[in-house]
Amino acid sequence: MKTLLLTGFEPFLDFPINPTNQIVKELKSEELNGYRIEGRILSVDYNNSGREILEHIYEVEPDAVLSLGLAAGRYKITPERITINCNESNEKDNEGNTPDGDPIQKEGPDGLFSTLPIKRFVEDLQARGYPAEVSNTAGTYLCNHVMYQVLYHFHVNDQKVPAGFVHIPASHDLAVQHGKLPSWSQKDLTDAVKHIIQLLP
Ligand code: PCA
Repeated sequence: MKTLLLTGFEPFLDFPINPTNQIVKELKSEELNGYRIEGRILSVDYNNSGREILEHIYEVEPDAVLSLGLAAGRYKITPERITINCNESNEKDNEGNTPDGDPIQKEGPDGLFSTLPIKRFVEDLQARGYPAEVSNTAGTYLCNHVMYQVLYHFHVNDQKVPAGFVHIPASHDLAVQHGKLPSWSQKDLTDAVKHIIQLLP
């Protein structure tokens, strides 16, 4: 059986719940599409999240990596097409860091494309009635950072492990606590991620 490394993030900024956390908890140790799922939660920390996910990759030796992040304010499930070699944020990470456009990897390429079948994810989700769209920017906060670190790792080691990132909207629980966010039920979020896993190569 193959292994999927499925990651989510801890809460951050003024979002007291991170629905990716719940998804990873629900799906960890499940078997889907020939993959046994290894779930891990990452910190929201420019200095550590990249190291954390690489440690999980060394430990789990996954056949595919699917990382999830909250995109509070987005209405749709948005598989990310590309990650850029840049850390920048006016808003603090959970350790107070606010990088100012620094490269993630000094010698790294400007951008790296997702190696997941993102178009198929979107077509499949839409056909099932879930709002979904390819996103052309993962931002420059922690989600972009983690996506870059993973794709760079497989790129420099010339490993053909399918990997990429999917942003998800807020859950109703988060929207109720926050007050100003479009949201989905936690069940729909988890089910949408299950459909995505079914399409992994
Ligand atoms: N979303 C943030 C970081 C953690 C998360 O779940 C992002 O989009 O960068």
